[in-house]
Amino acid sequence: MAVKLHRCSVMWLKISAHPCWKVQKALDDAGIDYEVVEHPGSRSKRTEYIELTGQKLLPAIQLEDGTVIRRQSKELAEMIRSGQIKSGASSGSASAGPSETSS
Ligand SMILES: N[C@@H](CCC(=O)N[C@@H](CS)C(=O)NCC(=O)O)C(=O)O
Repeated sequence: MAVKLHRCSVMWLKISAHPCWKVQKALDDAGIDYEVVEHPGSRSKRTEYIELTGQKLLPAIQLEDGTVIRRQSKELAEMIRSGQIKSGASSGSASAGPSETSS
């Protein structure tokens, strides 16, 4: 099982200003195996994501042990690039830390 990238449905927008793409690109660049879990563009329709995380904003990374990490996309990308989030058995090494509150 791979880590999961919970992201929005705006798949075509591949610019660094797009939070979901920023994190997806970091995963690609790091060569991490991941599965994309797409959620609606509108916050109010993200019922599954809200149930899972208690939050509305994307993106988030779900580790293989089920831990969900939601931080600012910039921070998530840095965690990936610095090796704090990895694929395979070692992915559990990331510390989930406190969840960000969505607003
Ligand atoms: N500053 C946040 C922004 C996250 C963000 O705006 N994500 C978009 C998806 S790419 C979203 O959830 N938009 C829905 C909304 O703001 O209602 C970050 O960098 O993580």
